[in-house]
Amino acid sequence: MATGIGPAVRPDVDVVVVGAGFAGLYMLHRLRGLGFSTVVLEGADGVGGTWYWNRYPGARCDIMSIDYSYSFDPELEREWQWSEKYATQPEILAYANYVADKYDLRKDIRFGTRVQQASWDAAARRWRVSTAAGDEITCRFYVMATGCLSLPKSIDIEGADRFGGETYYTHHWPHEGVDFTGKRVAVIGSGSSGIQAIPIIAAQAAQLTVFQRTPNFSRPARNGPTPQQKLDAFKADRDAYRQAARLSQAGVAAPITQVSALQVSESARRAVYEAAWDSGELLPTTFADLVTSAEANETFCEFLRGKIRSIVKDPVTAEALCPQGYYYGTKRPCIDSGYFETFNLPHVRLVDLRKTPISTITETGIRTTTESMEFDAIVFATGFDAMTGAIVAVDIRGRDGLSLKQKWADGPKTYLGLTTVGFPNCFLVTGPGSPSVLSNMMVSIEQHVDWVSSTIDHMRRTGLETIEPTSTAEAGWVQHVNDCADVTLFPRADSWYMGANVPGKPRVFLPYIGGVDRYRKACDEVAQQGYLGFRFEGAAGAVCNDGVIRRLQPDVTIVLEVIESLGLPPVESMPPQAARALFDALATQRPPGPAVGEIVDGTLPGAAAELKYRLYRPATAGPHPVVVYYHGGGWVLGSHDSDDPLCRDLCVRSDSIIVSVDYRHAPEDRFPAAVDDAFAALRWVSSHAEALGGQPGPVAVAGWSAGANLATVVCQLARDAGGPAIAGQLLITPVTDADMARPSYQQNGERYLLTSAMMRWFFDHYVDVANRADPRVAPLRAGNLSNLPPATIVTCEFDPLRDEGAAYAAALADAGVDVQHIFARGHIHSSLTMVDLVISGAPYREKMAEALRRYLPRQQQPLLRHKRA
Ligand code: N01
Repeated sequence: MATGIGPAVRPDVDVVVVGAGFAGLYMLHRLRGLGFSTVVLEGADGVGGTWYWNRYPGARCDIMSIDYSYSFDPELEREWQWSEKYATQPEILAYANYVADKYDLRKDIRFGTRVQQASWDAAARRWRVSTAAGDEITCRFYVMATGCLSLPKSIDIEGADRFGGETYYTHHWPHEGVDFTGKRVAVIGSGSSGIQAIPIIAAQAAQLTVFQRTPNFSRPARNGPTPQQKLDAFKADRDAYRQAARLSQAGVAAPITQVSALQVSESARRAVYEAAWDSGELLPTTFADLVTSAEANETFCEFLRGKIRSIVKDPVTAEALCPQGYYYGTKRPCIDSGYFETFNLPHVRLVDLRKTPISTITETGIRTTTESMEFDAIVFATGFDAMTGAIVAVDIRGRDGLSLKQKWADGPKTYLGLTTVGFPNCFLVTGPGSPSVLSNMMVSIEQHVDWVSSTIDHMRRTGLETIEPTSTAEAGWVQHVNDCADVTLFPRADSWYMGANVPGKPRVFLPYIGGVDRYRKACDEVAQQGYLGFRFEGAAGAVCNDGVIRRLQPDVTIVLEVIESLGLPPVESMPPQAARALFDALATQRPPGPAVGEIVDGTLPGAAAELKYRLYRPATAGPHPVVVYYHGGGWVLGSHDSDDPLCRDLCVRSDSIIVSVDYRHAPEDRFPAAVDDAFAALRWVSSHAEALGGQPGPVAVAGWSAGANLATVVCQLARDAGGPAIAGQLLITPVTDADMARPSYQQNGERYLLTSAMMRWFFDHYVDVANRADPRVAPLRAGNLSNLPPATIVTCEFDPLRDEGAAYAAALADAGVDVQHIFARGHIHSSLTMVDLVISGAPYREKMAEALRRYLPRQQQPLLRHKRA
């Protein structure tokens, strides 16, 4: 009997949940506790979901059982004790059954009931759910708790249905078990399922042949009793233990490191990797950049290949088992019990399908491109149509008959991985766009179930009948999910995370890689902000607080959090000397930037005294074009040290000499000292380009922030003075005006490192109020902006200076100057300069370098000209 919500036509129940795995069981328990009538529809004859079906030999969890278990009831935690660190499938299934019995869940579960269709009836504001048996149930809310790895991918090997021997699928193993004693067995597939099953099958079979297409990274699980340390921590403070998991990156509490694999010595790195090898954990803490840096990741890959080579005696087999061509973690890694050792057994053989692919499965065995083999049994461990397969296997129809399968034809689109536009009152548990498979599923399931049930409860309390995300919120979340993936190596692999294992599936990174902790925060903030991005309807009308929950680039967020955690005093509260010392100290903590061919420090004549410069020469053969670069720092701070990583990066990417020139700083030397020095430096570098090893002819100018202000000012001065010739100007988040009233100051003036207060402090040190409209301070105010060099202007979304940069781009274009405006979405004033720290800045720096290459084409090398002559 439905309770408390809904219009005149009462549905059969408040909520239908599809699936009686761990998600469905907890959903039922929670909703029942809140007084909602709920029915769970389950295709199997028992509870357990993935643990009901995947009964292959060796199946276990690979997150420690103490963590891979419910946390919602301390009593359950006291009652249930796991027998080992990584429990077997039968034990985990027994746990699911224990939970179902303890909370008397079975009475609301309809077993053997496969859902075929669910359609939204807009008039009645309810879902009609139909089953394969032809029954229909109506409900107010429809919840898909169908699991992420539950629909097997179809077997895409020719002749698979022709085999006359025994055929087994890891995902659908006979309940009575299989005895392989004395049999010739083939296993196809070496993912987690294959890696767990192979050693056990090898122990029984007369012959075992493993057909491997892609080798996998695996480390020893070192199963045994749960580590005493964990048990002690759990017993000492169970709440803190569980909370630490909820607020962790992957749903298991683990130390966090900021150390790069490339920053430490080889022996220190090896020690960390040996500890990871010995840990027996799927997710040991190693280095911060294994997920983002190919070079760092490769160090771990090579370590693991070394281990495989040391275990597997036959060098050809060892080499075939060594993963190549993708980075560690970008395909789901494994932990195993004697997997690699199995290949030392005399009756076990590896067939490397990259060298000899399967041509066909025959009536009696498997034929590869080079041989035919006979088998008594074939085991398929070939994987799943992950994350979306089981959801769209049900014909879900939303508003106006919209099919979810069609809506997701180019990849799933969700808001928070929980809901999707066009499908009111429909929730997904651990859906695409949520951490799900990248996390301890139990932690993610509990978080989703709690969020969904409290949302439904909120609707009941506030008289709201329907909930649906807005297109703005969904597009924003999809963007954020992609932004998170794009700073990692994950999208490069042909993995099931990318849908790459299923022919024809769109190539989209399916889970959310931003972390369980950040994800939970986003969900909580959505609710706290009046369910930001959701539209509700009820008797009293519609309610919607539309918006996007995460707009900053994920790596920019991390930098802001780290800086905030340092608790630094505001720059404007410090004397300039102290501020300079602080900035110098911070600069020592960052990644150094790429190696260049040569770095030369020198001096040049400034307007009043000698100025320092630093020249960066590419490693490629010269002579190179020359770029004069002005550092940032509000005319008060900074040096060629402060912008060193950025200059290295520009040098390498643009294949140009970058001459980073210093200039006198305020308040010791106020305006126009910096301008005079900047112009003097330009003149000197232009006239010494060849002497510096550069190519003759015009130079380009570039700068960041106040340095970009100087770069644009010297372009105006050079035009008016009739030289030097400038081929182009690259202005990165420039100061072009002294007007702080623009909207970008209002929107971004407080939270994104460069603040309005700081800009005021810079201006006050640099220039008198009376001079702030001088075009040498505010180049936007110059009467004449024509005949200036072509410009590339970079503005960042969350920069107080964004609007004045855009205004300068528009003004130059109006004056007939060739302008390229690059807008960096989700970035802040300084993030594009944070080389190797803010990885999402790299594509923008590539565009900047492209502009420099366009402005300064490489001249033919004299040697070649000479030869041709
Ligand atoms: O599936 P998989 P799985 N010809 O997709 C190969 C979770 N899980 O069932 O990589 C030849 O990983 C395929 O080769 P390739 C865990 O998240 C957890 O093993 O596509 N080979 C691959 O080697 C896991 O990641 C546990 O080139 C073919 C294998 O089959 C996920 O479930 C245990 C082929 C499939 O590996 C899926 O694991 C088990 C073809 N036509 C599973 N098609 C725990 O420990 C596919 N392959 C908790």
